[in-house]
Amino acid sequence: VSSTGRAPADVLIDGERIVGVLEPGSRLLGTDVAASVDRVIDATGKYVIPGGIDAHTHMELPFGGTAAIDTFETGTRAAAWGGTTSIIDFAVQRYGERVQDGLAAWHEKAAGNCAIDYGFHQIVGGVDDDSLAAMRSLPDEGVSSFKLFMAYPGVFYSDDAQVLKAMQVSRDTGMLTMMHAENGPAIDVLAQQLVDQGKTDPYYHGIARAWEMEEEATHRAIMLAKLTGAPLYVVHVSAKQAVEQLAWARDKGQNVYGETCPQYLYLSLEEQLGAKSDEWGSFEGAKWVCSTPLRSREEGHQDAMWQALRTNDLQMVSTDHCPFCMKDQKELGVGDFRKIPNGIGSIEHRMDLMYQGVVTGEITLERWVELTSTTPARMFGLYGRKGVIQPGADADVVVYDPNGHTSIGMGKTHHMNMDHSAWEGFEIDGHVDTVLSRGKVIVDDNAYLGAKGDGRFLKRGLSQYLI
Ligand code: DUC
Ligand code: ZN
Ligand code: ZN
Repeated sequence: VSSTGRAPADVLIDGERIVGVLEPGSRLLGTDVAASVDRVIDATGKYVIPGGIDAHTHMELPFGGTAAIDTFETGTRAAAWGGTTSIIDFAVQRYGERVQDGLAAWHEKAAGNCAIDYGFHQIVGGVDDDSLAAMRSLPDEGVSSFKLFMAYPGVFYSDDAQVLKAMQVSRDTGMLTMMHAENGPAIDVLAQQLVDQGKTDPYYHGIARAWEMEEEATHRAIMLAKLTGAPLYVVHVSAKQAVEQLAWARDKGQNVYGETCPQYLYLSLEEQLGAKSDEWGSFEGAKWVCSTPLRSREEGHQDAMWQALRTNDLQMVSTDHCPFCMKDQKELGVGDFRKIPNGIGSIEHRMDLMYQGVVTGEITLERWVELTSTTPARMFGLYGRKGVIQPGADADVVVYDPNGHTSIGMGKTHHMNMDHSAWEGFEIDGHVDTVLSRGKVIVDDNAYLGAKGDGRFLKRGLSQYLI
């Protein structure tokens, strides 16, 4: 299955590469291909797809006084289990640090530890003359995109002047500007007022981060991008009104893109409000504290995200994998939702969760491949090597069984490092059978066969989506 169609075929792999996509039973130079290879993986009745590319992850991210609990080792192994064979993680530069040092630190965390191939975006958390100059050499390092935050004053935040200057670098270099589009200063006031009223439960995280704050920031980012000519990619879109902004800009011909995440397709603010457990009481809702937040199902945001994936108003699905345990981590926010580290872990389940959208008729099989692999490769300068099954491409291949089944949750399918699953109880009508990373079988038949250090750094080119 590719992003453009499906056909019965044999995929021929030599070493790390795909060397042929053949009609079943093909003879080459008079020989029976299947009979002359070292190994045959029988995928009869199953889908053979390009390995998933998760273009938004945060291994070991320092955040909220703690750090994301998956290391590059545990997080990429969980990704492999779920049929994802490349990630793009976010290297972090904070205010007062040098961009180069932030990137070097991420190389150090990842090198020799990954199960699958990995690349980096650069978070620029302190736009100033030094960082603006340093950003210009990122494409030479294979880092062809950077992320700015319109949220989190005092942490990663950029004001409009900083956004404008960084976008000018984006225009000049062809680096994609990735934007966390929420009005942080206004959100922080709303959050303080809720806490002052004693509204401290996790649910109020989503009330403070109102959709109006996402719509407004998305619009502002679009206008700044228009003015500067920067290509813009809005991350973790969850509000239907933010999608409307993206669609409006795209209809006017602007070079603007957006991703959503499985949590914004499946989970809701109402469910977070209703969440209770013996262990955590109403703090149970902290499992689903992420930013942007879960949105109201009554208001129709989840349906709007699925629709936008069909109409191409949104082009990709990434996880924003940012995992924290309840114990010792999310727990920091008992009595004050502002102190709950923001994030959900999903890296292992993205391919399954999105395949479930094929089962329920939300998207086509081809669109599944496009949203999870082919477009991420094109968007972030990996296409040809990744995101497609064709001669010359890396042999990152997943055999997916539509007749298999996957039960997600603790003690079931869960290889990530958190002490809980945000996806507990989800049942998937499908199963990742076999995963190859550059020709090596790393997952087969519910066994992990890979090793730490299998994954290599991916030097990325510029986005194919530049005009
Ligand atoms: N934004 C992200 O992209 N990830 C984690 C937290 C956040 O706000
Ligand atoms: Zn963000
Ligand atoms: Zn993120």
